[in-house]
Amino acid sequence: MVDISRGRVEGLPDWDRCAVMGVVNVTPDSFSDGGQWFDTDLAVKHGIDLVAQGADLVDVGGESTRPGASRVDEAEELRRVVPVVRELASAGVLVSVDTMRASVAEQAVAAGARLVNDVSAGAADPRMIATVADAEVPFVVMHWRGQSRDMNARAVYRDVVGEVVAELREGLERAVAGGIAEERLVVDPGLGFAKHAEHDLDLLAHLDAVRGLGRPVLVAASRKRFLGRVLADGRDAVPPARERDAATAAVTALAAGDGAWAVRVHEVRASADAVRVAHAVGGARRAG
Ligand code: PMM
Repeated sequence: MVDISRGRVEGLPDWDRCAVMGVVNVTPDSFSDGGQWFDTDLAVKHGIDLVAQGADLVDVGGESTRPGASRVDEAEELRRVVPVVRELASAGVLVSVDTMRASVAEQAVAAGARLVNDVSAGAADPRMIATVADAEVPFVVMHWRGQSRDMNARAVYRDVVGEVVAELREGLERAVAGGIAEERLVVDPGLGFAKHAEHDLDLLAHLDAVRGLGRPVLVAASRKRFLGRVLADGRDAVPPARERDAATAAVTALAAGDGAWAVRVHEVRASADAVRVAHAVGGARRAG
């Protein structure tokens, strides 16, 4: 087997295996951990704990994007996110900021964030791409078809893999046309965003098509609905989000084996182990 190239992102370390991004949601209402880390000090402590558990970087967000969620206002998002970013960055943590607002991205970068993760890929805020271009930081282009309140209505595809790849290509082109260096871009299929379980599974089964875009791929399956559906195995009782961490680690092992650049997860330890096992098995396979 040929060595899987995960690609490299200008401005970030060159990990020799799939990286693990730990999630810190500073929100009262995220779907799996809303309210748990809503306090600044608790959020900072949680971020530091995630690094101790094996996170390579920590993604700080102040707005829930769960299906049906409504927007948080800008002042409140800034209040939630910026102090947590500042404290984690000054503690030496590699921080990414999960936001759809240019103002939040700008202030988070000023506070030490080194990656902007915008689930709308710049579509939600007309100033986002220029802001990231000026800041000269890496940017995640995720597949997105509109705000959370009605995104499930947009989960209509004839060929989910082909359409997601084509829409991601347009997102990459818009980012480059707006001045972000191609070498700083990451792509993400946006599991669960305007997608039903069968769409998420199809995308995971065809990660090679997403990798074919030529940029490093971030996979964010952690605790998502499609895992609940898989675990329910046809029964009505769907396990709640917090009971989906083992399933998340299984996706991590598969995605790492398929060349994902990074995974974004809530529970870090199991995924950190999974990427190391996937790396060791890949090495043994290449050695023949
Ligand atoms: N999913 C969520 C939030 N941020 N960022 C990226 N790049 N990709 C995702 O799929 C993604 C994301 C929603 O999950 P959360 O409420 O657990 O943070």
